[in-house]
Amino acid sequence: MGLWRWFSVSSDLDFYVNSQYTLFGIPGCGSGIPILGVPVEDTVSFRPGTRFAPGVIRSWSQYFEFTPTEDLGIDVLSKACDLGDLIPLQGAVNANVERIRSVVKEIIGRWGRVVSIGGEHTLSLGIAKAVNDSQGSYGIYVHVDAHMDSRKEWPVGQSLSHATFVRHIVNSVDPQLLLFLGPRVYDKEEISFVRDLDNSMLLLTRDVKLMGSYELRRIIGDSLSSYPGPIHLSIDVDVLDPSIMPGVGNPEGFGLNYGELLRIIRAVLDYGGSRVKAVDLVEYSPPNDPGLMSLPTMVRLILDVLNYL
Ligand SMILES: [Mn+2]
Repeated sequence: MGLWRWFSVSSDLDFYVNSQYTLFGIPGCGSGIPILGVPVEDTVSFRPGTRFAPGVIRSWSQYFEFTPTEDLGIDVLSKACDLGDLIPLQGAVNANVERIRSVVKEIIGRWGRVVSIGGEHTLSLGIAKAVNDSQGSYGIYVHVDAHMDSRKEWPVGQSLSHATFVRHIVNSVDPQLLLFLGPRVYDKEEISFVRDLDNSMLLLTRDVKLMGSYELRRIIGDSLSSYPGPIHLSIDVDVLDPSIMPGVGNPEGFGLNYGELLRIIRAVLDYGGSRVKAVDLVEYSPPNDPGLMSLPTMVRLILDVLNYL
């Protein structure tokens, strides 16, 4: 953090964000879709390392072609700008959630939406609160993840963590609808919790794989059209198969392939349109990524999200 900040600070966004490096060489934020790095990692239960993701993605991104999967010839980077990284506290999960809430509320207020790169998944609670604060209400939470993150406590005795934060979203911002897309592992207690919600819909990894593209789009489109509120899309990259995304803290076998994930993202962003206020890309973990072999997929994911936004 430069010394100038001590006498030019006017807001949490100025104070808590470090904009030293830029993603893909895109400019710092004047206009465009803002991208924010959120290198928080306070509640790891297995393999640590997600805090390094924004920095590694930033430094390597300049060496890739900036081409999305669809729409030949489009320059997606012209739509985006780089806010830099949020400066987190170390190990203070509740304080970090509130810091994310405050900074992201300001970002959505100023730019209308945000793309966040994690960091661990608990950051999505702060973003859900920011969406709620900035829009006056919270609409639809779309959870794309191998896990449900809906436990009551994890580890035992800990209320807020990457494995429980969805329950905190339910309790704190009262979503109109929760869409769980791509889970394939869960414990008994959390699947009961999710099934007992009267406003949840669940498509397991197996369901997504068995569905045709049209059917999947129709289900997602119909669900998003059922409620009018803002949409928050939260993607844990461990929803992908470990063969293409080994760089995660909690890998689970038989995951989605990239095309299957892309169909989900495209459907949510096509049907959600301007109602989509936040997209979170979380849980990439460079120290767990042999030879950084997941990095081309992470970079592609960012470019494809920008393309469909
Ligand atoms: Mn997960």
